[in-house]
Order: sequence, then C-alpha cells, then structure tokens
Amino acid sequence: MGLLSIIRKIKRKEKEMRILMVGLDNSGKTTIVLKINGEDTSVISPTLGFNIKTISYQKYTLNIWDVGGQKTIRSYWRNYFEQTDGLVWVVDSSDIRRLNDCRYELHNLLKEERLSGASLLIFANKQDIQGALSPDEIAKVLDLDAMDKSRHWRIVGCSAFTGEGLLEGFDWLVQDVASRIFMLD
Ligand code: G3D
Repeated sequence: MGLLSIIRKIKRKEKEMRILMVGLDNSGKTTIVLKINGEDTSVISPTLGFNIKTISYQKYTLNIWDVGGQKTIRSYWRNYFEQTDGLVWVVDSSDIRRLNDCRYELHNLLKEERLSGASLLIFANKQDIQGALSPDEIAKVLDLDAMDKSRHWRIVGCSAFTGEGLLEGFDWLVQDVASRIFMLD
C-alpha cells in the first residue's frame, strides 16, 4: 500500500481535514475562524504567527491553520503546506488598493506543488462594508479564470461580522474535500 493510500485510510477513519486559511493581513481570517466556531469576535489582535483551531463541523473534524498574512511573514506560509486538504483564501473586498497585491500572492501560492490537490475556497469578505466589490468583481480582479482547470474552486461573498456566507462557503469546501479524501465512504 502506498503512502498516499495509508494517509487516506487514516484520515478516512478519523474524518479529519486540514484547512489552511491564508490571505493578506487584515482580510478577516481570524474573525472568520472565530465566527464559524461561535466565539466572540469583538476583540481581535493581528495574527503574528499562526493559530490552530480544531472544530467539529458536520460529521468532520476540521484542523484549521490560520496563518498571519503580513508581508514579512508570507515567505513562511510554505511551512504550513504539508497535507493541506482545503485552502481558504480570504479577501478584504473593501481594500481595493491592495487587490493587485492580493492577486499576486494568490497566484504565487497556487504554484506550490504541495497545494496542487487542495480545494480552494475564496471568501470575498467584508461584504457589509459599503463600496466593497462583489464576488464577481473580485473574481475578475483576481483573474480566477486563469487558474489551472483541474483546480476545484469557488468564490463566496461573506461577512465575518454578520456571518453571512460563511456556512455556504465552508459547506462547499468540506463537501468538496470529503468527496476526494473520504471517497470510499
Ligand atoms: P486577519 O486575521 O486576516 O489579519 P482579522 O484579519 O480577523 O484580524 O481582521 C482584521 C480587521 O478586519 C479587524 O478589525 C476585524 O474586526 C475586521 N473584519 C474582519 N471581518 C470583517 C467583516 O466581515 N466586516 C467588517 N466590517 N470588518 C471585518 P480591527 O478593527 O480589529 O483591526
């Protein structure tokens, strides 16, 4: 039995998924993780290193890695790529000034071999802010159609403040990952 099959088998038994949250700093990654886990989102400090949260979601256990997005620490993202099943790329849809930077970092990340099989959920966050770009507009600016055709991806508008869109996004991600790694269920 190959290593991949063994990993699949173990994961299948435990129903665990590893989810990596990434995006530019201030996009709302930590707030999303807190909100989805039903925690207080009123006081949030910037993620300087990383946070790991294990949450139960549907019948699965999600190990969510929330990695800081400041420019100086983006080069360390690669330390967290191993065995990632799902990627969540969070965009501050109101921060139009930094969308070019956001597109560059996303496409750069997707070149990574170890992430090639990961399902990709893009959260167009902060939809509650007036002037925020819609998910369709974000998809255009980020040039999402240029991604590798084999990539499973979806963009969902959300607000970590109101919670709108979060379940829709995570439901899709978890189902997409499950259909690949728990395929014998
Ligand atoms: P990060 O983990 O990606 O760095 P944070 O981002 O979760 O720390 O959020 C950065 C700031 O954006 C926080 O504000 C947070 O409250 C705010 N934020 C996150 N999501 C939303 C959203 O959906 N809508 C709005 N309006 N704000 C959001 P502060 O003021 O603490 O810097």
